[in-house]
Formats: sequence, C-alpha cells, structure tokens
Amino acid sequence: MGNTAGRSATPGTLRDEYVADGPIAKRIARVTPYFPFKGIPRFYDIGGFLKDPEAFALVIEVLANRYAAERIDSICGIDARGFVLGPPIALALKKPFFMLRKKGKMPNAATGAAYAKEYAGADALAIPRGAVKPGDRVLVIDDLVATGGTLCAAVDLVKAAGGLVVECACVVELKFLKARAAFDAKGFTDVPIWALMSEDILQLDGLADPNIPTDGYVDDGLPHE
Ligand code: HSX
Repeated sequence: MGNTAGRSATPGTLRDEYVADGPIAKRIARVTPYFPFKGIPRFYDIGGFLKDPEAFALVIEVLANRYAAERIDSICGIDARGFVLGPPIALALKKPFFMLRKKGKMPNAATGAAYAKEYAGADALAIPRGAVKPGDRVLVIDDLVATGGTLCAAVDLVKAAGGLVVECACVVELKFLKARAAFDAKGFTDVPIWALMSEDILQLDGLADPNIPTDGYVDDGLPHE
C-alpha cells in the first residue's frame, strides 16, 4: 500500500485521482504554502488547506477512502497536527481515535523513548494506557513526515503495547529526508509510510505569493509544539 514502501496491503476504494502526487494532491499543493521557519527554509503550513473547506474535505476523503477496506481497530493522531487530521478520518471510518501526545501532557499515559526530528532536539511521545490491546491494528496519522523520527516514536509505542501499525499516513512526505530508511534502520520494515504529497509538487512559496499576506511575519523562534 505505501508509495514509499511499495508494500502490499490490499487497496480499498482507491481511485486514480487519489494517488500520491496525483490530481487531488496537486489541488491541495496549490493552497499549501511553505515559509522559512525554525531554521529550515521550507516549513509546510497545513493551515493553507485547513482554511479551504473543499481542499480540507479532499484530504480527508483521500485518506478515509484509502483505508475504507482495511481492517483497522483504531486510529491515532500525533501531537499536534495529527489531532486536526485524525479525528475526521476516524469519524468517517467509524473507528476509535486516540492521541499520542508530547510527554507530560496526558494523564494515565506511558511515555516512550526520546526521539529527534528534522528541526528540533529531543522530544518524547506518550500513549494512553489501554488504548492499544495486543493484536490491535492501528492506523497512525500525522501531517508531515520528514526524518521519520516522530513516526518511529509512534510506531515504537504502538508495538510496545502489542499492536500492529497498518500504515503511517501523512499529507506531506519530504522524501529527501529518507524516513523510509529510518524505519528500516529501526527494524520497522513491515510498516508502510504513505503521503499524499511530496516536495516534488509543493512549490507554493508563502513569502513570494501576493495572495498570502505576510506583513509583520516573524519567525518566532520558539520551541516547536
Ligand atoms: C513536524 O515535525 C510535523 O508535524 C511532524 O510531527 C514532525 C515530522 O518531523 P520528523 O520527525 O519526521 O523529522 O512538526
């Protein structure tokens, strides 16, 4: 199923226009700008499609359809943008949703090992105790995968609870940062990664686009949430 992994889960109601970097992806890419932020030149802002109801609905449609025929026991979203995308997918598929939060923010949770990501130092995710039972098939949702550090931390937690990750699904994958290799190095060769868009089609420079107001824009430089 995964475009990066080329693995073989049975497709659901996949349609041609739902493919990675395909027609719908290009529609979303037109409203998803990037800005320099946190020391990286291209920080993608999903706020671009969140404020466009048609584009937001298409994102959810693609992801919900992708897993409509899969056996999935629960869906989790990663702190913080996975909390925006995961719940509408869970509602569309009528599956339980749970949060993987940054450490120290959730009661009755087990915290995983520290991990690093594209632009920030060590962080850690926590999983609600009992959210995953042994043998559960879990779909993991985040907005973007870069180095794969965050998704690896999520997979670690699901596996530690005895679950199986059906797929890690994102809206954007920065392929040049090689998350697939990070997964394989961790031994997660059985866990597919899939994203609707890659950097190949994300070209909208928020600073250069006259339709995107940037007056007063400041990179706040604060630790990332
Ligand atoms: C961003 O960094 C996204 O929302 C993801 O949660 C994370 C991806 O970076 P990486 O861990 O793949 O490098 O905040």
